[in-house]
Amino acid sequence: MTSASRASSLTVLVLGADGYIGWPMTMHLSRLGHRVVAVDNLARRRWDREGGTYSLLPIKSMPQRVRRWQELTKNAIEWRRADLTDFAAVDRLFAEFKPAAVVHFAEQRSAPFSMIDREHAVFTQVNNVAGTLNLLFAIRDRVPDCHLIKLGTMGEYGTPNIDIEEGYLDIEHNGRRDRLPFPKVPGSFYHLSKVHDSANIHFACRVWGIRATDLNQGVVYGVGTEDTALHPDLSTRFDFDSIWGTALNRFCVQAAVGQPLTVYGKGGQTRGYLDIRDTMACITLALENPAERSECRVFNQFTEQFSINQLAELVSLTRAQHGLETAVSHIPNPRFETESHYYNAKHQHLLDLGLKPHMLGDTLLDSVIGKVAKYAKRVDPVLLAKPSVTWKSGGNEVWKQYSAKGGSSAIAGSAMIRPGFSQTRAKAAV
Ligand code: NAD
Ligand code: USQ
Repeated sequence: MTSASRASSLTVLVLGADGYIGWPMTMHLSRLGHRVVAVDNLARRRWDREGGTYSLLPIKSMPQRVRRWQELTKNAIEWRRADLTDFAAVDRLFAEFKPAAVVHFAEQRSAPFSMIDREHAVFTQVNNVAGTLNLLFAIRDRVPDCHLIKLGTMGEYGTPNIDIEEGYLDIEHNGRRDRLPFPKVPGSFYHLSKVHDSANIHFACRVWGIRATDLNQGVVYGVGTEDTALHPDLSTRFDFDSIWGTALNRFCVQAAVGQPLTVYGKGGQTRGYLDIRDTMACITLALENPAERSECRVFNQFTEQFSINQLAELVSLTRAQHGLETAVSHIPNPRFETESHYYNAKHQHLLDLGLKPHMLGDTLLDSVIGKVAKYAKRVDPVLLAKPSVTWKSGGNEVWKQYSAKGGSSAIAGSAMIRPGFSQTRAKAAV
């Protein structure tokens, strides 16, 4: 049975639709026949300008992408620019569209960005936590039956020395038993914002009867999906710098341009990973199999776990098959994290719903490296090699050098970091 045949057409708000995952998700749901409303405040493009970072693959503006998609596929996407921290804007969206489901990607999602300084930590938590709270109130008051599909992160759990369950832990303490949210020891102010979101969503489900799926997603890799491949104008962003680029994507770019792979510290840090195409499948499965009213369902959304050393070895082996040598460099770890630890996270719920994972192998790595190699001339070797934020002291010389190029801070005018001021909504020129 195809996805399209299992679910009738739903009105879905995709929040954070201009992002790495949000844009392919918007197209995916549109192709499946859903009425898709794509929402973003374009903040990521501002944060890039602030920090002197950019997508390796050139990306079009939202209106251009939407036009190209409609022209090629005859499927509509409705584009709305809105900031989730602006409750009036959120409320208008819910009043206008009465969505059956909301897929919520729209957060500041970089751990290093949240560790630059006080302003970036406060901004991250207010942007993420207040945005999600606004959504919960809009759902309660406008569309109580709406299914909230929220992107959380595996990093909420940290790296405990016990197996990680999917959201909840059956626990016996002093002779009494209970089922409680799994303990969380996250590793950055960003990851903490997701923990706060999860607690707020869990509370709203219990008290207001909201239905929610909290997807604790692992690190995503890959350069696109079948939809982004239709035309260069449909490319999604691909980050390679140390603030926005994630481990395996960065390693693919480093291999493509012949730079050493930057393993932080000992490299035993183990995380869950998934192909961006599996992200599409997981979210579609959650959409088509909604949570019950009052249920706060938690899925661990990843397909395989790897240590950083294992990822570096896989990339090196893939290159060796073409006779190419890849250096691996263990550089001082800019983060505060355990570099050698036990890690065993459950991830059964999405498999039970029918997920058929794409496993990481030579072919996939070859195709990602091959694709990014075409854009090798756009790579800034300093952004690729040098971490610009450390957990102990924040933005370093590299951050200062590149953010000076970017001009004024994209968050400096925000009321969110200066209580008492009304919010300035920066106008991005995209
Ligand atoms: P991204 O930065 O590429 O996209 C996020 C989008 O949200 C951006 O376009 C940004 O402009 C928008 N946004 C941020 N704050 C907003 C606000 N207040 N109002 C409206 N729009 C806002 O991030 P991504 O990699 O696509 O990640 C999407 C989601 O998935 C995030 O919530 C992230 O935490 C989560 N996630 C990502 C990964 C990963 O490896 N990329 C892994 C696990 C979880
Ligand atoms: N790492 C390296 N070398 C690098 C980059 C990273 O060794 O060049 C290490 C980091 O120290 C860390 C691990 O790789 O131990 C993962 O780092 P990352 O930058 O790939 O991912 P992270 O900061 O955890 O954040 C990313 C996304 C975030 C998402 C998270 C999923 O940016 O939005 O929530 O992955 S998870 O890691 O499961 O929490």
